[in-house]
Amino acid sequence: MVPPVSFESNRSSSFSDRRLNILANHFVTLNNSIDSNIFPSPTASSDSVFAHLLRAPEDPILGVTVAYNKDPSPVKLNLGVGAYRTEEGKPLVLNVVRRVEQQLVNEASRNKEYLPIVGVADFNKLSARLIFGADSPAIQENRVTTVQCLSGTGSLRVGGEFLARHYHQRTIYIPQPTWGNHPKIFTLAGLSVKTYRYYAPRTKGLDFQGLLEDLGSAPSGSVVLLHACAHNPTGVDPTPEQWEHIRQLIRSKALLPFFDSAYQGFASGSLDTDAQPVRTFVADGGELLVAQSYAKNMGLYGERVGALSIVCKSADVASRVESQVKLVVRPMYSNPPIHGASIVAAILRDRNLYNEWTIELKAMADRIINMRQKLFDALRSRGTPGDWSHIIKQIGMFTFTGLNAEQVSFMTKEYHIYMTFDGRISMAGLSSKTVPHLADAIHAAVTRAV
Ligand code: PGU
Repeated sequence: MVPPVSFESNRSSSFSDRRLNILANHFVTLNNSIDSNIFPSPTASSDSVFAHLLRAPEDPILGVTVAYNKDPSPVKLNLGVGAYRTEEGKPLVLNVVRRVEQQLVNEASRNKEYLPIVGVADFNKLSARLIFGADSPAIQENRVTTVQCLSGTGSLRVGGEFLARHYHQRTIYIPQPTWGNHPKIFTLAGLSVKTYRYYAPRTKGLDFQGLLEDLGSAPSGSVVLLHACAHNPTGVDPTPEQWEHIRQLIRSKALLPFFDSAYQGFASGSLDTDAQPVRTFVADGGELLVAQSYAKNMGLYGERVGALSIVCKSADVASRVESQVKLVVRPMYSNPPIHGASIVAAILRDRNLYNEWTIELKAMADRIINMRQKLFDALRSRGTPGDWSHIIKQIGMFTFTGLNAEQVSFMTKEYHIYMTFDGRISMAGLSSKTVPHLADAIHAAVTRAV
């Protein structure tokens, strides 16, 4: 066995040294698991130089779609990935997006030149206004730098790597549970990941006491990852009063908030209401980071459009921060793609298009809320044992059902319903037609003798 390299003992080493250590640890883990020499050389010239590779497991979320696609059943249902579907079960391109795309195609002056490292300038300005509010003092005082990144994931990764290079505390606290990609993103960015309590399985609600205790005992200066709204996977958000407690604790301990805003507009149906927690942290004058995604709220999943904003204490610091973020981006992917950001900028720039977007967004959020009620009613009418009120209490795209991995397996095998093993279902993947099938499956999973 090769001993893992100690990350903790390397506190004072350079960023690239620490990154190498982390990668070495990943490699050591893999290597120990296959119990062979590092990079065995091929014995014959016909052997592949990659012959030693193990097949990696599918991703716990995106792999659900892979399994779903292979299933020939006509009743199959994909409730794994958080992607909006219509009542007909089809992916949705918003009308406003289609219209803007037509306009962009017809604009003769448009070209395909490289963007600057920070992306489309107008997109960045308007994205900051969307999350912080048009009248935000931080924007007016030029204390915010916003950089277009590759959707939410890319924004988190760039932000994480910027912090690993330039911030004095390299520990980030993420909620337990959280979106499965968070720990991987931040570890590979060069941060050390720890968790804080968030969800209480017994109440299927927020473990507020646990959260306060864990953040209260985090070392001063630690980074804290917060879901801006519609927490994934639990669908449980703090109340405004609880947010205020969290804000005071974070500021009093000089922790650094890093918001992940992947669902603005999807929780309440209102872009402003969903941005409120972030805005209260900006209003107190403190510093923070926000990763924004337009995957869900504009349905631009595959266009990979998002933004990283860093709110600083002064315009001078913000501009120096931006210069350093550019050094993170340049060797990673050089500069971001044009198309998605041009669509977003066109919609955010024009009052009519913006209004049209908010109506379509609200319709998506309302359909999800409607599905919650329908599923709850269907389980009640079947007399399914248990209190299912969390289905209507939880917020956003997902319901954290409380079903265990064994029950999920049963539902997949017997009912062709695909979901993640933690019991999360994407309510956006349900329709009036498929609710009865899901309710039958849940009922059978909960009542069957094992
Ligand atoms: N942050 C959170 C909390 C998310 O749920 C997601 C997407 C992202 C960031 C990243 O989204 P981008 O597409 O990079 O903007 N989570 C979805 C989508 C599938 C996935 O895992 O990427 C999900 O089903 O959890």
